[in-house]
Amino acid sequence: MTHKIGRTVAESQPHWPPAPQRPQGAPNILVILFDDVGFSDFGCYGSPIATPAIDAVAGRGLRYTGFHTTAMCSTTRAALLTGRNHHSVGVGCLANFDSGYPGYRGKIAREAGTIAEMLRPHGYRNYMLGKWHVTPLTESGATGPFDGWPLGRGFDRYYGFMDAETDQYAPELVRDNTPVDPPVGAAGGFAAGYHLTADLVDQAIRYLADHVADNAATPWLTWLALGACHAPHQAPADLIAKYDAVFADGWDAERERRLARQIELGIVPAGTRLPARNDMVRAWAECSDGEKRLFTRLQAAYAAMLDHADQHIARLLGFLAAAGQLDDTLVVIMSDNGASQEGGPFGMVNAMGPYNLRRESIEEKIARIDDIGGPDTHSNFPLGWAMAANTPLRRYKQNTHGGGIRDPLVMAWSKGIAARGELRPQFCHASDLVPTLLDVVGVAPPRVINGVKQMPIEGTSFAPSLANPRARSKSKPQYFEMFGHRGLVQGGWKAVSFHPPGAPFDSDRWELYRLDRDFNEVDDLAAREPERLQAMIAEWWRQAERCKVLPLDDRFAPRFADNAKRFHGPRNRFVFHAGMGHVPTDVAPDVRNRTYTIEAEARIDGPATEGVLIAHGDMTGGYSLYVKDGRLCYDMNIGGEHHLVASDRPVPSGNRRLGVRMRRNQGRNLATLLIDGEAAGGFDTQHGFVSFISWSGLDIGRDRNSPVSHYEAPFAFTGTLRKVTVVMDDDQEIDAEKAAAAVLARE
Ligand SMILES: [Ca+2]
Repeated sequence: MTHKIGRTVAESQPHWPPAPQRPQGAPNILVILFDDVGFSDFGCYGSPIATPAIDAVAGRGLRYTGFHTTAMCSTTRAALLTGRNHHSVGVGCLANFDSGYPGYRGKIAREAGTIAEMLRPHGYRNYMLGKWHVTPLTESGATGPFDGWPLGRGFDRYYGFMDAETDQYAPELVRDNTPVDPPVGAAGGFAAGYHLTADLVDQAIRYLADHVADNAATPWLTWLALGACHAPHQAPADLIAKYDAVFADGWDAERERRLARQIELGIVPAGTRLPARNDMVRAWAECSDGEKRLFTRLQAAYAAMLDHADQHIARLLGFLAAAGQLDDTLVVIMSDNGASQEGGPFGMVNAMGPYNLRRESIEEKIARIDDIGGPDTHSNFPLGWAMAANTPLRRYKQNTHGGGIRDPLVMAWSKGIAARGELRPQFCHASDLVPTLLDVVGVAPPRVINGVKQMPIEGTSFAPSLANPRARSKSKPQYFEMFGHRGLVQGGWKAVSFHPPGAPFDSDRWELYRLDRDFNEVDDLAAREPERLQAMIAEWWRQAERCKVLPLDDRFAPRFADNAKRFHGPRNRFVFHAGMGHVPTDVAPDVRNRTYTIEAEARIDGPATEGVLIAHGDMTGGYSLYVKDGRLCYDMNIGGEHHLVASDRPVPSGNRRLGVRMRRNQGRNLATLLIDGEAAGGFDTQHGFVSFISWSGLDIGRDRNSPVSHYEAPFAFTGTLRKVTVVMDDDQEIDAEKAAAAVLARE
């Protein structure tokens, strides 16, 4: 029955199409996705880090011990959101580049709808908070395109960050499709107690409080992707201090304690042995006393960041309980990949320096020990602690051994999951989450979304294991691939190969493990079962072809360099007019390793006129051109080392052209300040932006949040700024290898 329309209302019959309805008994869904948290790091998986809120969710639900991811950020997110393999949907590697092959576009194909797009026809309202990182960063600017942003992929509201990471005290935030300042502005962010995790939870509570106020009967999906515990490891100082004593005896002792606890909890089978330390990890006993203090503090910052996140998760869950929503909500808590090796053997206090070839000596790191976790640091822990985080697994994030791809997964739903505090050993994969959620909701995936025919769901629902501890793991083979590292899990067996970057793929050595009896891949059966191994390798190639994994590609450097080159093309001139908003870093002028000129047109009202003309970056690195104490100043901040010059004469009043010419000459960088085109002082340094300017973007007329130079942000310009022009010469030399290392560390 539809409507009938006659000449008048009296002759007509109205009809109201039915609104989408919550499927019978379907829950709300809260996904809390951690970043770079290792297999053992939640308290309920064996660590001494305090995570009582997560442990409580586990206590009223399930912990999976065979959950697997894709070894990296963008890729796991693509699989989690779509229910397909990451290559199949076009995110075979990072969202930071498009390699020109279907499996490697850095953007989720429209044929692969997201869970938000799938639930929308069933009445769900979809809220996204935090890290997105499945849109090419070259599409993060003012002209998008926005079709790959959260609102373009089925979410109704969004508050978060687009890139791999962001500063927790001065984040690069987007609300819906627009960059915004964090609520506590300027340098007051850190001092005022601002932290991104707290802000994201505040916003999540706001979305849900709004939802309940407006229409509590409508189901919702809330996807909360924290910056924790990706680098930079930033957390309140008092929390960090608490963990010094916990980790003082080092990663070797810690790994043993965690394994014992895991066996006691049943997380790993009795009899599990620790593998040898990963390559390049020293015995704790061989580290100097200074190193021990430093490494302990770096680990304390990581632990505190997780502890801090747990406290805010408690707040969110407390809100849901108070709002009467918790019993009807399926809570899913997990990590996107194993703990990260990106801090290297010694860890980092401010990684921005080393990315630009400014060495951070062990003495400097130790001297800055009390800054770790604060607003002017970009810290990451050393390999030994990443190894302990992944206990008892081998290797790290980026690799396809367990340390890279085996992760915690906690699920609870008071009304729908009867189990309380039980374990589930089933093998499952990031791509299996969506079909599981669809099963729980009780709907099939749409065949067409927004007019686009959908590719099949590739994951397999593990919903049967929610009720049945002995449910079978999926029988379909599951492949893994990241930077040429490969793996295949099928029928309780795992074939895996580590790929040394640059080596021929055919020389990779494959290992074979009986995964269902050898939890952490210590007993290689390759020599004993060569036929099984060959069959699994052949299956790997079949899956690779089917899922767009090919061509195999281990290039770090050229992919990043090619992408930047293709995006910027021959463009060498940017004009920023007054009134412009924030420019994200990936679409700002690429002034790395090249000669450039910045010139602002401004009116100086008198000797008191001051403020920022243009700034790109934050306290950990970047550049700023500004007027202070009557002088024109340029600061090139390389990992906290300031190359700063003030003009040799005052800036005269009136309309002025105020600029800086930065010239590359035989590897050195020569700065010349320019007042109305006339030289007014400068500096000459070996340092410069080699591979990276900053995670923070660019503004004119102010320096938001976290100051690049020696002033209090935002240090807004008090004269009249008309425009700023950046012109770059054609002499750019990108050191591809170093550029890649930097960008990789961003993941
Ligand atoms: Ca990650």
